[in-house]
Amino acid sequence: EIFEYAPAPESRSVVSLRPSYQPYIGGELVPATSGESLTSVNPADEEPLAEVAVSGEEDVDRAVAAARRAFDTTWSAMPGAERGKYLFRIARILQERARELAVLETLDNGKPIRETRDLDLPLAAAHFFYHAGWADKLPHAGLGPDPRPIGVAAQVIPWNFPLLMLAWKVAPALATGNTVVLKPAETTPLTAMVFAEICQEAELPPGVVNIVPGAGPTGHTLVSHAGVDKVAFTGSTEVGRQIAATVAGTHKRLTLELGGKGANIVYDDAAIDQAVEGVVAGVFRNQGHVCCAGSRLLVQESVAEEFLPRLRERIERLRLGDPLDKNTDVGAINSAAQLGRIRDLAATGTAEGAEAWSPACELPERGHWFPPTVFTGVSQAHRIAREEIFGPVLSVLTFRTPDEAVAKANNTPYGLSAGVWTEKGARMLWTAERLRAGVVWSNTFNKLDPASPFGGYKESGYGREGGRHGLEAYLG
Ligand code: TXE
Repeated sequence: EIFEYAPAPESRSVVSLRPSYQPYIGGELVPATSGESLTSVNPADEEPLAEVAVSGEEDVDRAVAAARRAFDTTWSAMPGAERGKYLFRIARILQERARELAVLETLDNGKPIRETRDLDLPLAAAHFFYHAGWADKLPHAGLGPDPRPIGVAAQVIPWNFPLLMLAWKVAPALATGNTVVLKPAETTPLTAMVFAEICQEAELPPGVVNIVPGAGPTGHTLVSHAGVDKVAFTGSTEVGRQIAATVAGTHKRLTLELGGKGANIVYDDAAIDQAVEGVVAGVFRNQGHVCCAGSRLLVQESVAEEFLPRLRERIERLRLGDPLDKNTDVGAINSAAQLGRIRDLAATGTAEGAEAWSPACELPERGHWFPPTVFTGVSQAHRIAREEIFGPVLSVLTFRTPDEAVAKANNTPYGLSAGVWTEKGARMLWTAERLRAGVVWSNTFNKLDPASPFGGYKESGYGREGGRHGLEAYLG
């Protein structure tokens, strides 16, 4: 069969970017006192998109003060039903502006428009709707006799789901009556800057949400600020450790959502086509820049010979290229730094004796790209079996018995996610009970829902986001 490929690019013109963006403090976009800025760049063609101010110490200080004022004077004492109205409004504006935000996210991050359109935006809006619903029910939700907000929340987020991670952090904080100072990631600040406009459009009281763009040093200034009562971080395990050390011995409450090395366990009785789809989406969606990615495939030896060729066939049909093209499955790597990390770690795979396979695919000349890659002949000692690659790279291991599958899946310093593929309910439950992972998906992968708690064991961090558990992280 021959398919004609017809490009279907989404229109860039739905986004109108300002040439520069400033911190959002006390309800206004105010010039940063640092005088420094970062350039946000489209990773698919390396063209600059906009200048974004770097928030310095004084800016962070003003943002924390604004958040404190809003907490004390309006937000924390506002009846839950009133707070909920603002969250509903934000959710509706996210829906109304979904197309513009999806295109902007794709430009800034490099992920395919199909994902920003069908996942990031709908999930971000759903997160606000879900938490809007909680705002007036907190006193009756069995979350303690008198659940109270903690105060000013410092939130530092990564670049892999910029707007969705913002929603995961901001919605529960606001629903529970906390105020927020948020620092977006340095390579993807733009949807957060548009979110500042959305807060204005929703007439959110000034200071309830403040946004201080910048890089690591801005994040450090924010989480170490004495006026902060709660710190929520999503990012690398290394920075998570630094933040835990900074916060240790203070009054601050901390939740960390860090790296992962998720295993997808495919038993010999699994529905093969479904499992192939799940394994492919589990590691190649968002170019593998997913903390809960299924970056290890554990396939039962008796079915490996049938499974692996079908997996390769499916990967050969993935389309890599222009992230704005609605046909694209695999977009650009978010930054040159991340591409370097992926290349270095993938190189250890070959050096340590594993065998790499990639489909024949042409990488665009400009931008940051890495082809979908599958490593076979991987042993548990290999770095590619142990370390988070955070790229489109799958490490394949095999197992004979359920015990062996569980032992291998758990043989990682992380514990964020896992998937189990079997048609036998008892085997599913037996396996899930033994996996040391915060999320276990059965016959699916990477399904996210605002009502489900999400978080890790071991070096994947602590605390949960989403559902009732996520609210507890914001109540004193
Ligand atoms: O993360 P960083 P990077 C993993 C993934 C990736 C690796 C490195 O394996 O390859 O981390 O990515 C802010 N104090 N994950 O370097 O540095 C930073 O500005 C306070 C997994 O991009 O952790 C950004 O806003 N904040 C992960 C955020 O932390 C600091 C998602 C994350 O960046 C800081 C991202 C400091 N000292 C990467 N230093 C996941 N769990 O999904 C940096 N930051």
